[in-house]
Amino acid sequence: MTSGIPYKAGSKESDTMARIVIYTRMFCGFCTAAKKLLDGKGVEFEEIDASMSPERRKEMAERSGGGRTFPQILINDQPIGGCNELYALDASGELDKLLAQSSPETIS
Ligand SMILES: N[C@@H](CCC(=O)N[C@@H](CS)C(=O)NCC(=O)O)C(=O)O
Repeated sequence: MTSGIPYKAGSKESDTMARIVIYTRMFCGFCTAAKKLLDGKGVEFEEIDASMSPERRKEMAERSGGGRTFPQILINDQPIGGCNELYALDASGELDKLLAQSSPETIS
């Protein structure tokens, strides 16, 4: 999903959903692989395509703690890194725990 506002405040679902943001650029295989994993988890995420935007790239670096490669992924505003880190978190079982943590913003 690429919607900027994926959650419905106050809904039962929103209380158990993490807020996921993924910065991507066009023609990025790592971005595709990361989104595929998230899709497989059945979670909603906000995709920010920074291909054509130096401002978005700057924002990505700031929010991710200096990450300059694509993708950069944040879960509840916590930078988790790129595609490899996402897959590693999944393999260790930590990703499911992070995804199960609701975002403070989504609780009404
Ligand atoms: N280890 C990184 C590798 C990511 C990577 O190399 N991404 C490429 C695009 S697919 C990239 O950002 N290249 C530099 C650029 O596009 O500015 C990850 O797992 O996300």
